[in-house]
Amino acid sequence: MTAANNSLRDLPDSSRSGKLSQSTVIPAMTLAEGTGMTPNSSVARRFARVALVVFAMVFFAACAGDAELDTRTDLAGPEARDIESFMRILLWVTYAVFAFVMFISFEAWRRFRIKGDDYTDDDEWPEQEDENALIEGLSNGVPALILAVVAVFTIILHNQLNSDETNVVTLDVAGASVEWEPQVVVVGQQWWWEYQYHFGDVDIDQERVQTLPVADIVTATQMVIPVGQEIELEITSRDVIHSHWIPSLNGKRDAVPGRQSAPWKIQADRPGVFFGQCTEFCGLSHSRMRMQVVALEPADFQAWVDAQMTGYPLEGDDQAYLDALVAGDSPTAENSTQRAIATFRGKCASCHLMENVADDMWSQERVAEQLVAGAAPNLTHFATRTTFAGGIRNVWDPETGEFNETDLREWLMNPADVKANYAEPANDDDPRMRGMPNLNLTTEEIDDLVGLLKAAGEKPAEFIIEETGVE
Ligand code: HEC
Ligand SMILES: [Cu+2]
Repeated sequence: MTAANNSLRDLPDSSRSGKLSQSTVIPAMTLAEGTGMTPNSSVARRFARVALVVFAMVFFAACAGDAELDTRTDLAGPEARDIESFMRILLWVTYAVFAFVMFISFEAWRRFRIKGDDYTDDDEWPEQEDENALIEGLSNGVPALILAVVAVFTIILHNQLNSDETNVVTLDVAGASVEWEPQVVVVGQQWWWEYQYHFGDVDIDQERVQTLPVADIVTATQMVIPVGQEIELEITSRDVIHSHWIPSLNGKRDAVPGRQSAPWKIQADRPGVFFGQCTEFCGLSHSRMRMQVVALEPADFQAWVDAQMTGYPLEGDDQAYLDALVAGDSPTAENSTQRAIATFRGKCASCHLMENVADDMWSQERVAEQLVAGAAPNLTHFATRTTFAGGIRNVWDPETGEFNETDLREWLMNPADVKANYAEPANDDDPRMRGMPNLNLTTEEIDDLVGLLKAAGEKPAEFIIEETGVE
């Protein structure tokens, strides 16, 4: 009251007295009066303004009708539901606060307004009070109390979202039975997500991700989990801060370089595909850093593990050709696959791991020299995934079910055309880059490589292709 009072008093006299004082509150009136417009047209204007705002609100709200990142529908796990129920309670608290504040404001206006227009400057303001211990105490104490209660419940809920996992999944890994404490290492980098599955005895909490051994299974952009199991996520980053968020399954957790998050958990109670998006601004292609979680029934998950544990499938002559290359001979490539193997080893293996095609040439150190983050997607099982380049292009066309050669060709022609990056060395002293450079491949090289990538694993289930399909 006092502040408003002062600011009005400071205004020039003309605007303080009589009718004009309203114009300080409603600029539209000043405009109308200044231009000699009738009061009617200014009312029309105000109405038009309000109508525009309401229209914009309704219109833009409609845009989010089937938003894949909707936090309030399509909840598929206990963590997401806990967050949602808490949100619901919080919303009612905010409704109550809103209603109360509105009521107080209305009452102040109703009681203290000046009725009629027979008033003078002197009785324009009701008598002002300087202090009122009760009102001040309540107006500070009640909000503080509400916030404290909300804080306590927030902290309790937050701790529940962390994993204290005790569950074990028995898996068949390359012929041996493994007791897997479901854990996935999540690594963000500019601008895609990597998921690592370590079945061996790797103490992930103790070691930094940068120095972990190559995982048993490594995927990009797509995390596959068994339904009904609590999965512990170890979230970190190779370069800058990112944030991992799958709204249907849990809240978000930052991926901080050099740090391992407190284990976050997710659990899906039904098979399905759940989307996410990096939610911490991380530079140029932040918006093109998406991901999906695919939840599968235990048997389907086991089948997925089996497929991911096999190297790139090469047969007969092609395997012999590769063996000769590895042995240091220079055999002549006789078909497209063999040409692709040679090209891959020559132009791609410095960054990409492809087991049984070029793992002998790949080294973490060499990758780190070229890439700021020090990693590129593992391409051994490229065709078992459904999107690439941070989830912005389809590996398999959701309409036709065919391998999406068109987009892959475009990518190999010049990745920066598909997804903005900094795949040029920063300067002469620093050869490192972020993203995949234009390798100036010939049409034949691209055709061969598309064939190689198309055969990199089995086509995934139809429902995954349909649900993950991007437009
Ligand atoms: C200098 C390192 C580098 C080289 C060399 C390189 N790539 Fe890449 N590649 C990357 C990086 C980094 C990404 C991730 C880009 C992104 O999503 O932002 C990538 C992404 C890809 C993808 C998409 C993978 C996915 O799942 O999202 C394919 C396919 C690919 N590269 C194929 C190739 C092929 C084929 C070659 C050889 C002709 C090659 N790359 C050479 C660094 C490299
Ligand atoms: Cu990011």
